[in-house]
Amino acid sequence: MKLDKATIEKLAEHLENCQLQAKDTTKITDDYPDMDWDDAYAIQNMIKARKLARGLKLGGLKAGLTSHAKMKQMGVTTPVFGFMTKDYEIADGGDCKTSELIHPKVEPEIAFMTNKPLRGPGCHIAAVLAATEYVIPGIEVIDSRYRDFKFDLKSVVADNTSAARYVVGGQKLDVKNADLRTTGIVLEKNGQPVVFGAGAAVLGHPAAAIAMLANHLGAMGEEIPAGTLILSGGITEAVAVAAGDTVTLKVQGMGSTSMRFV
Ligand code: OOG
Ligand code: MG
Repeated sequence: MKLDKATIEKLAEHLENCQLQAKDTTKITDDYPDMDWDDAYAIQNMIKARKLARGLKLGGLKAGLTSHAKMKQMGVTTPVFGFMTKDYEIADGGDCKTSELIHPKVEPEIAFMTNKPLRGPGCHIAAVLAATEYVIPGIEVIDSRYRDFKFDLKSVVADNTSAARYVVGGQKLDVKNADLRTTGIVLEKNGQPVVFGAGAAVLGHPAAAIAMLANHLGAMGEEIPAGTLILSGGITEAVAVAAGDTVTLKVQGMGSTSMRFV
């Protein structure tokens, strides 16, 4: 750790206020170039603690920057992990208020629901599949608090990996009945297909992203509890949206989920 507790608290408060007020900011590594990974996750954890202290409930966990399309779009090379609180969830087909967001983008993802705890190190795809109750289509709305979505990895980790809103819906699928590597997806914006992909775009298999999350948490003595919803990361690059747009994610064998930006 390179930052002291007071600085971590100050940066968590700053980034969370940017989120709550839908105001952007310069990336925090501009002012703290020496901050390390532990500092970045400590700031994210402090944001989580602030939310839980206000009575918000955890909605799930997320892996991000798990596909080459996303890494290339953002100019980074390593996956990152974050959380969603329950109030980030939009009902399937529901409205997402753009006035509460800075510059939202949507990502087509496959969401996992666990039914057993997952703990690293050594967690792998087969262990994840054995602990998965179902998978379901999920659209994540990301909204970096950094100006023009420009960040480096430590800044984006501190900013809880741009997490803002999400929707899941469609048909829950038992992973025994699917090969998630070849599961096709289409994301439509206003009825037009805009990005396409298959599960293998995410680290070769979306379950690998969940295993990586379990190994990341395991290194800190934590686990993914049973009953956790986890977004495995954008399969394609993220798509910018504005008020008036409707987005629908269709996933092979899992139906579709959608949301409207108002
Ligand atoms: C970081 C979050 C990326 C994903 O699914 O790749 C992410 C960002 O691109 O702002 O959630
Ligand atoms: Mg995402």
